[in-house]
Amino acid sequence: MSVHSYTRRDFLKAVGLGTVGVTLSGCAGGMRQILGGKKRPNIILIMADDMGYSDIGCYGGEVDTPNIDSLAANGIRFTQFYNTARCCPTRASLLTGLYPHQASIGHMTVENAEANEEGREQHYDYGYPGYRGSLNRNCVTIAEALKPAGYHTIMSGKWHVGTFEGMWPVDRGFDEYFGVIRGACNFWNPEPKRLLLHNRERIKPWDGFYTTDAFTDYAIKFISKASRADDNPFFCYLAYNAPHWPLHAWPEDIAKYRGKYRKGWDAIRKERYERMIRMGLVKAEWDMSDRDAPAWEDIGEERKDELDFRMAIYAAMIDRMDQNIGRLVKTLKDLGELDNTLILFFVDNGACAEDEGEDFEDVYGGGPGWQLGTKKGYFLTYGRAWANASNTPYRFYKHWSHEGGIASPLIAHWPEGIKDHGAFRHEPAHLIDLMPTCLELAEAEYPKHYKGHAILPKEGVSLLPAFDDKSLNREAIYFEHEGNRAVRMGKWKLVAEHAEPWRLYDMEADRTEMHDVSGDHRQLRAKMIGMYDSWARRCGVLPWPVRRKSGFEPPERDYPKTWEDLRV
Ligand SMILES: [Ca+2]
Repeated sequence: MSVHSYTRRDFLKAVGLGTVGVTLSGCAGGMRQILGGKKRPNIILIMADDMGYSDIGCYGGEVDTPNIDSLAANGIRFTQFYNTARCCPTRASLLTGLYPHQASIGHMTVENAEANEEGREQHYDYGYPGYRGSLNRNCVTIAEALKPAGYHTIMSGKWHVGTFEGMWPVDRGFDEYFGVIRGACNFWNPEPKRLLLHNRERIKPWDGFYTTDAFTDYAIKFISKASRADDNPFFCYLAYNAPHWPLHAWPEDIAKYRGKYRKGWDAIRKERYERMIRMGLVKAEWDMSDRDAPAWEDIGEERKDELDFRMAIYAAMIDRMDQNIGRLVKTLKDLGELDNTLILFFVDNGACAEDEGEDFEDVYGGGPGWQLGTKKGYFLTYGRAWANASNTPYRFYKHWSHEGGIASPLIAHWPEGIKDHGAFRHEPAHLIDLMPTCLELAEAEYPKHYKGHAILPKEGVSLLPAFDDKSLNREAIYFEHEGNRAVRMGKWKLVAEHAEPWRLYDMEADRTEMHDVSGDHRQLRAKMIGMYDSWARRCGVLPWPVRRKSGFEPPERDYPKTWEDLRV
C-alpha cells in the first residue's frame, strides 16, 4: 500500500498502534490533508461536444439549462477559457496538459483501412511525431497522474484519442470506462465500428439507449461505487457527445423547443448579444460579428419550419445534457460528496458549421429533412446559420482559431473551495491548465518518467489562484489546427486563417475580432509571430496541409465492423 492510498481508517489505526511519528515522516500530501482534517476534493470534468459559446443560459443563451446555471450561480464562470477548436486535439490536450501536437494528436485520430476507401486520406497517422493519431507514451493522462496519489479514476463518454486496444481509457490510467471510443455516432444506437465499450468489453446498446443518458448512468454508477469503496477521492471525466451531430433528441425534449426558433437567427443573435451585455459577459463596445447567412426574413416558410426543427433538436440535446447533469449533482448530494467536489464544465470546441464537402457551404444544415425527429441519420446538422447564432457574438466556428472556434464556457463549482458565487473570472485560461489544477488539488507529483518513458514537462498553470480572484501570471497561449493559428498574450491576440496573413486584435477593446490593429503595433505583431514560430518548432507543429511522411506506411490495424463480426 502506498502512502497516498492511506485512508482515514488506516490513520486512526496507526495512531492507536502508537506508530504515528514513524508513519508521518514518510508521508506525502494525502496524509497532510488528513491531518488538517480535510480530505482532498473529488474532481469531475464535464465536457460538452460542439457547442456554441452562448447556448447555455448562464452564458447568454435561451436554451433551458437550470442545472448548469445553478453550478454557475454557486460557483464562478471564466469568460476567456480556450479549447483547441476540434474534438480529438482538445481531448488530447485536456487529458495530458500538453498542446495536442506534443501528445501526437496534431490533427485527428487513427482510423483503419476502411476509412481510406472514402477517397480522402483518413488514416490520420501521418508518421510525424506530432501527427500519429493517438496519445503517445511521452505524456501522461490526468488519470495516470492522479492514480498514484490514491484517486479512483473514472471515465464515461467519448474518448477519441486512440482507436485501437492499447490506446483505450483503461490503457491510459482509468480504473473504469464506459462510452464510445471513436468520434461521432448515432445517439440511439452507436454503430458497431464506433466501439461502445465497458472497459474492454463490447456493449450492444439496449432498448431505450441514448448516449447522453447512458454516459450519465455509468458515471453515476462508477462514482457511487468509488464513494462507497473507501475514503479516497475520485477523478471523473464525463465527456458527452451532445450536442455534436447527428441531431438526435427525445421527442418530449424536442417538443419543448419546437416553434421557439421560428423567430429566426437574426432575432436570436440580437437577444443573446443584448443579454450578454447585461450579464457583463461582453462589452457593449464590441461589435457583434457579421451575420454569416441570409437574412431570416428572406427565407421561405417551408424552409423556416425545417430550420426551426433543426435548432429545436439541437437545443433539446443540450437540455437533455443539462437534465443529466442535474441527476449527477443529485447523486453527489445524496452521497454527501457534493461540497468537496470540484466540478468543471466546458466545451471541446465552438459551434459546428461543418459540411459534408470540403468547402463548408452548407448554411441550412446537412442531412435530409425527413430524418429530423427520427432515430436515423449520421451527418444530420443544424448548419452554419444556426452555428453563427450559437457563437454569438463571435466569429467563425469549430476548426478555426478565432473566438468562435476556441472560446468555451468554463464553470467551476466547489462549495468548500470556491467562496465567490456567481462571479466572472476574466483571466485567459486553456485546457492545458486542467492538469496542473488537478495535480495541485490532488497533491500529486507530475512524473518525469512514467512506465519507462520520459514525460514532457507540462505546459499550463494551475487555475487555483483564479478561483481566489488572483492573477494566473502566464505568458502566452498558442493554437494551431489545420493551419488556423493564434497566439493569446495578455490582452493581445494574433490570429490567422489557414494561408491567410496574421491579424492582431486588442481583446479588451474588440474581443469579437472585428478591427485589425496590426498597422498600429508592427513590432508587437512581429514579436508574436516569432513567438508562434518558436512554439510551433518546439511542439512539432508542421505547415498545413500535412501529408503522410514519405516512405511511411502506417501499421495495419482492424476492428470488428458489425455485430456479426463480434465473438460475444
Ligand atoms: Ca467537438
